[in-house]
Amino acid sequence: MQLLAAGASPFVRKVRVLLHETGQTGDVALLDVATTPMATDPAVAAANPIGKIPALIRPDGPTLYDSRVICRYLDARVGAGLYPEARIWEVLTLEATADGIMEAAVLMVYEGRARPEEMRYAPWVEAQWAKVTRALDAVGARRMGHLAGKPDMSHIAMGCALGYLDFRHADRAWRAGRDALAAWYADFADRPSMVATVPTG
Ligand code: 99T
Repeated sequence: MQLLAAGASPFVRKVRVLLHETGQTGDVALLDVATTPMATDPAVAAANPIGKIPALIRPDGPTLYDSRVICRYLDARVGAGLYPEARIWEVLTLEATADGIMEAAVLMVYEGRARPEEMRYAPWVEAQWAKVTRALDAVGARRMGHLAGKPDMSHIAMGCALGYLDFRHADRAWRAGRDALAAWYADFADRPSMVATVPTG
């Protein structure tokens, strides 16, 4: 299988961390691409009509896209148990929260990089950051018990979301006033799967 990927993408990182955690790195070759909303890589457009990465090209079936679909597929492929049935709705909601943090944080980056300077709108950027801070506070208030438990896909997604905030928005100091989440992340970021997939680019 081939994964259309980029070192900076937190969505791609979710898949890569899962591959490490479940012993599947040897089954998926990474194909690095450079794609943005204004310049979609042709290989990405061919794999995913939405023009986003990650996309997983499979020899024995249709290409899969969207990190949540790919992660669920790769988990099921080896029966890894990263989506435990007993707490599935909590896992999926926390994964969606982490993905929402990434989406808002990525849109902030695109506003600065993909738009001409005179068309950038600072209040819109701040509104995206407000989504991030609301989500971080909600996780800190309601999900720390879950994060303290056995790692599942929602832990991986939260780890990738927080890693992306450090990578692209370090100046926003997301840890301030969020000691418990910061302590959880310091521990999670030490996992070999996280160390092996630190963002680049
Ligand atoms: O929006 C585009 O056209 C291209 N953007 C992407 O492909 C980003 C790369 S992160 N991927 C997604 O937005 C995927 C979201 C989807 N719901 C999923 O797979 O979960 C690039 C980050 C950076 O360069 O800083």
